[in-house]
Amino acid sequence: MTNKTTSNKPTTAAQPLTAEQLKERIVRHLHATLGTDLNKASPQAWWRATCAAVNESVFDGLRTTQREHYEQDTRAVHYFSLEYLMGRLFSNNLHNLGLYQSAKQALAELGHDITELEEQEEDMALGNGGLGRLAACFIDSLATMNLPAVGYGIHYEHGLFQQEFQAGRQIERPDSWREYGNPWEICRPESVQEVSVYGYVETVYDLQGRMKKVWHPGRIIKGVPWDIPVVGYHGSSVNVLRLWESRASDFFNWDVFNSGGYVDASRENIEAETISKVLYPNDETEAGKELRLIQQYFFCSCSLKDMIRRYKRAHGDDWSQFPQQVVIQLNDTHPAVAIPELMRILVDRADMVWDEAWAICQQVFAYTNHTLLPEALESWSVRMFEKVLPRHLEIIYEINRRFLLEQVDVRWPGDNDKKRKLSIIEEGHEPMVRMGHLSVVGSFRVNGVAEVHSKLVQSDLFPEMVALWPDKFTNVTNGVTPRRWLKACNPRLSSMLDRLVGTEWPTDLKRLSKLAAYADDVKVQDDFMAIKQQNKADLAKVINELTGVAVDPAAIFDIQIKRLHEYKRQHLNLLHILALYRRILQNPDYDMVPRVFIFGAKAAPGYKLAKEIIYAINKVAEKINHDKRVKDRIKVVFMPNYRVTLAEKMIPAADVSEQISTAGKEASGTGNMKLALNGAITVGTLDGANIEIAEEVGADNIAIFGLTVDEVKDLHRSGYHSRDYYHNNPEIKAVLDWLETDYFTPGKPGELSAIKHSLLEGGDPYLVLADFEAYQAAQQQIDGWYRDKAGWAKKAIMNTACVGKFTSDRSIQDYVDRVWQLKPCHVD
Ligand code: TH1
Repeated sequence: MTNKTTSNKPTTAAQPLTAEQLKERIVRHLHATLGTDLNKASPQAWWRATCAAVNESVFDGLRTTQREHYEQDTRAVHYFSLEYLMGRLFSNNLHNLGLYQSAKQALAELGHDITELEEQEEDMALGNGGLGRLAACFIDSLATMNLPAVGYGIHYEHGLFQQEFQAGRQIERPDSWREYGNPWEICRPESVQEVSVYGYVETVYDLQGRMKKVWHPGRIIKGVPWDIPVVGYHGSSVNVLRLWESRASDFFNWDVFNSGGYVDASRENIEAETISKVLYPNDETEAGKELRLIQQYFFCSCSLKDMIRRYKRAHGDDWSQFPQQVVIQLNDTHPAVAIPELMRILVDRADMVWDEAWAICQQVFAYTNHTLLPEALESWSVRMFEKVLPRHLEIIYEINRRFLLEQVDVRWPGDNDKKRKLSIIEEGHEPMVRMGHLSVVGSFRVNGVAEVHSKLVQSDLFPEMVALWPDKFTNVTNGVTPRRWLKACNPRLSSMLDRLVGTEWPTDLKRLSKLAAYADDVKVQDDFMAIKQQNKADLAKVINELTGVAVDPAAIFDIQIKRLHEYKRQHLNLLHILALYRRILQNPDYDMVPRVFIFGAKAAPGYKLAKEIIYAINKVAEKINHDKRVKDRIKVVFMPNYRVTLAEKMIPAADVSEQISTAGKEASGTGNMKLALNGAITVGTLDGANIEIAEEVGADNIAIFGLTVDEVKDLHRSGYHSRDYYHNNPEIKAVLDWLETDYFTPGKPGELSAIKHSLLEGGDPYLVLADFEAYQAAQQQIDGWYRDKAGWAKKAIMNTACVGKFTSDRSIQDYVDRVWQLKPCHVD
């Protein structure tokens, strides 16, 4: 080790480290932390040594922030989410600390290319899609805006599965993101919590004759916290993401051990450790599995106890300040069991009277709804709930009894229909606990995630709740962090923006609007499109490495990246590709701008049709890409294992952004924002945040098509017959029939018939055929627009210039103003 050290000096953006200082740190960690040497260190060791060097600054910031929050006794938001889709943290942390350039230089001088070392990091994929990535963007904004915040979640051993294609079909492989340890996380054994499940409830009476409920748990599980520091942009706060890992409780095992049950004890260990083993891979479907309920309860209970421990350190047993100090944001209903858990802690443990406890709960919880899809609305069978959480079920019944009596019956006296509709318990053959209802009743605020979605939450999902509590409901349109989704992933465009609008845009994204003044400037247009071209060339290399398909960066790069779901309509995109292909075969001179259709999507492992759609796209791609007659006018590529890291490579290279969900189904979307921010033109329906993107960029700079929310409702009401479209539109008929032949699957006719079947016999629930012609017209419009080079450049520039609204900093400010009432705490 060298004796020249800088490690004890706190580092902030005000005094960034030099490359020389970073070099010293990296080499020191190569020796002292990795136990290796300059000349024999692997790229992995270099990466780890650099992470350790960066962590010296991260931990400085973490300590300072925590001290400041403690001394100021700040009110803080506690974000409860089952998912955090963080991706990689290396370049993100370097950028946010203002160290990226120094690190790049330091590594170069040590003989390493920083972008190659970045590839050493596994994605931290503790989420499925938009909901998990939103949580990650939000905690970045919270730290950047110096807002006291803790993210709480589960430390899954296995994140979202890794996807491979075998003969065109999706295969899932386990994701082991921390197999060899993760440099960004810190275990905190001093903050372990214990959580109970199962067992039974006993009613006892104390000396004053007061009734008390005593829960005798069947099992106790230990929750071990892992902290991931969340670094704000440019030396602001460092908050934490605290993720709980389940372990067998020491306490519980002693008994079994002492009675000689060594093997039984280790089986119990395995069961306890199962809880945080794996992320459920379903996006927007609810399977009602016991382990999922236990996961939800486990992390909510650990987190509440952790918060209460911290609160008590400052306030002792005086609960009166609790609602002033604490707000909990429920990321969808997944953590809604936190509501009865806080009631249990207050009533059973702290001996508070019900009304007082309930008043606290109702001041503390706020709920974000992310979907209207019926299959995603969580409900648990009363039977299972009682088995896993017997005391919580009783509490939910009591919450419900009082709600129906004191709210519903007062508002609609004697109206049993209203009671049935509003009850937290859905009666029926198998009674169910409705987590959405519980969340609304237990929260002081409920928000949707885009204007149109929030309206639908109020009009279609909870109209009676709105009648009871009109002020409870609000909107917060989603956003994305421009640090990751522009600054870090698109360095070329970022430098250009720095020159044209100044360097403040990463924390003040509305400044991008200054770019609009240059939209007609030929030099700016050329530069902007040259950058797009270079990004496309980079992506073309990645495509070739991953799929073996050679694509021309001069073609339109048309990108659809999101989870695979019928409502997102990847199959609409596919039908359009088939129609184009057919036109080319029928007319060898068919005139179209060459286009590369690029997909990225994982299907839930149990979602049959979604997997069939992936297979169909892969088989069609194979055929088209090898067909000489196409003369490269169409290429189709399905990128395997779509994830945050791939998104970062694809988004800067997109010309066209596919946002084609059935109107009313996509609550918001956030990929739409990232793509527009990087200068892609949206082909989209009037759904979710697309509507607000269209408002911002203007009708000339977006290709909107298809049925509106109201038209979708009318069509369903009046009776939708997808067969009419099949019979009346020869092109639709031809491409659907084509899929049934063995043209794309030689010797195996019928292999791709699932799509046609769902659209005809299945009734086409997402109106693919109804929107087909309008979609084709929008794509034709894109083709026309692209032929006008200057016109296209202007549209692309206007997209980047006009989407400042969609920074997650604005979303967080909306939460602060409309929900959290939180003040920033500036950290030196
Ligand atoms: C998504 C929504 O589909 C998307 O429109 C929105 O932009 C995003 O959330 C962030 O608000 C959802 N993801 C999930 C995942 C699960 C359950 C419900 C939803 S809604 C598991």
